[in-house]
Amino acid sequence: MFCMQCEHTIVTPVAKGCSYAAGMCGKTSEISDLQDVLVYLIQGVSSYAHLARSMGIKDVEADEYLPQAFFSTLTNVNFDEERLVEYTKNCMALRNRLKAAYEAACAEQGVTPEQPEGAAQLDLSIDKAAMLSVAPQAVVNRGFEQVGEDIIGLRLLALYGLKGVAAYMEHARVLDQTSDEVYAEFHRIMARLGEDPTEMEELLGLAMAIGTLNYQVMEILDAGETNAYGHPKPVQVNMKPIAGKCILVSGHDLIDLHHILEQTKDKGINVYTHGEMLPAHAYPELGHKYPHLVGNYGSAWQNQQKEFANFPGAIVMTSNCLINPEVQGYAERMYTRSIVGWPGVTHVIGDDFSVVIDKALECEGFKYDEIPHYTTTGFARNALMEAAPAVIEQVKAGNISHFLLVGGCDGDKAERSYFTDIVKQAPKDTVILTLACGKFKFNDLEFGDINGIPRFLDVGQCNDTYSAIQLALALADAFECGVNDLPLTLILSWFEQKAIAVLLTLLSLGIKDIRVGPTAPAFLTDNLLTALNEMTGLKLITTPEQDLNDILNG
Ligand code: FS2
Ligand code: SF4
Repeated sequence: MFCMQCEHTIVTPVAKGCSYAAGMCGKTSEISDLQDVLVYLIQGVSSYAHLARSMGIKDVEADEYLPQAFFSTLTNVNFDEERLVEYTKNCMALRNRLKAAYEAACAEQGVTPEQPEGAAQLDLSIDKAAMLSVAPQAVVNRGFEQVGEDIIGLRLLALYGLKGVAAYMEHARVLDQTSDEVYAEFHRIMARLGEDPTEMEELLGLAMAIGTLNYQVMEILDAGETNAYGHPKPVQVNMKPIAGKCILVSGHDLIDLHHILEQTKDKGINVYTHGEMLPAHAYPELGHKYPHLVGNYGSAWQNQQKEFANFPGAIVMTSNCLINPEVQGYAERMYTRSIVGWPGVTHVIGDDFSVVIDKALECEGFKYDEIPHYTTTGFARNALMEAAPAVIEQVKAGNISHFLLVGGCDGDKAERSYFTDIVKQAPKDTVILTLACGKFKFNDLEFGDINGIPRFLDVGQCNDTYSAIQLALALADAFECGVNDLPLTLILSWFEQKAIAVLLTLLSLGIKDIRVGPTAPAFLTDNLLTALNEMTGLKLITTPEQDLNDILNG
């Protein structure tokens, strides 16, 4: 196995990447190898999807299926061998169908069909052993000896970034938001990555194209969420449990939470959000509509084994991030959805959550109310735009000196205290914007306000970076300057591949001087970090004191 897609990857003085019997996430070498084969095969399917499009043929099933299958290989998403084998079989069938359709169209139109090389020609028989036998050919650092670590690093930057995009495509698709233009670009890039490009310039171009693609995807995802559930309105959310039967909903898919709320409204069950689901409370058609969505339980993904063990009800993982549920013995009251999988954990297909509701009724539930503690969420696009005139006034009056966007993933490394410390140490005339699960490092703190404008603005999930970008564009417009001339600094915490997609989006929009931490992705070599720094000003975090000094006085 070889994998270095997340921050947890093994890095020692002699080796980089998870490459032994299992990854730090608990992914076995067999699962890792199956995922490599699946990803390589998806690249081959995309080759034929791309060629077929050149002949006027579109295969909607393949368009929709490939991002789902790709998403299943993202960190902490799917550990279920059988499901991965199934995805691979289905992709093989799609590849054969697209190839046949493309070659038939060529024959009909008298065109000589292209024979793409590499991933497109992978021929798999349909059993697991045969799939595993091609893993060495499919491994993501294939060709390392020939091309070296910088080219492999750039290929991984692109591949992992595109994996993050695929995840957002799937989040958008479940809300009926798809785009032919997005599918065409996804196939083009995926197909090219399957051909193992060797030029730095081309790979950097692909990385920027992935960022641009992700911006389009976040835009349609935003439309899907706001069309379905309204524009978020800031709301206070209780972070402590109350007495009663309960269901906990984690992950990013609001539609699953909606089904659960609808199906539990007369059942005497309290529903809680967890992790990235917290911003759901702010949507008019979710948190504002269903009083039995009573609060948020727990914090970010890395604390789930302890928190879920203490949750006396049913738990639903709608998407990432999943950690081994067997260790603490709650696997029998956990349910997975969509692309998430753990062997032996019940996977709910379709819109009927009866099995989850029955389990919640069987479980003990919380016995007592705890003393409430609140956090505020919901400063997404519309709320930010409504606040923009007052914010601009305070900037012009000199009462707001700087905006710090401190967002991204959470994780369990000690160095992540940086993110808590920097917002604590930020001067009182700064406004702190946040998004994604990294907010749990500080969303229980009191930040106060600046003449009525809250100093702490939780924009939403990781995909709500789209809202933060809209605010930045509006501010730049109001001050008649570029985004990079605003008193705004982005400090991103990364853990997995959605964060890579978001970073590429920000870079593709020309946003400069972004700080990233707690450490650099292992696939970014020193040469690549230097090149990215020269191109975009991207830099690693140092200490809160040093960075605040550089940001505010530099
Ligand atoms: Fe957090 Fe995990 Fe949002 Fe990431 S819940 S690190 O996948 O997507 O952020
Ligand atoms: Fe290692 Fe992360 Fe890959 Fe898991 S997902 S094998 S921890 S790099």
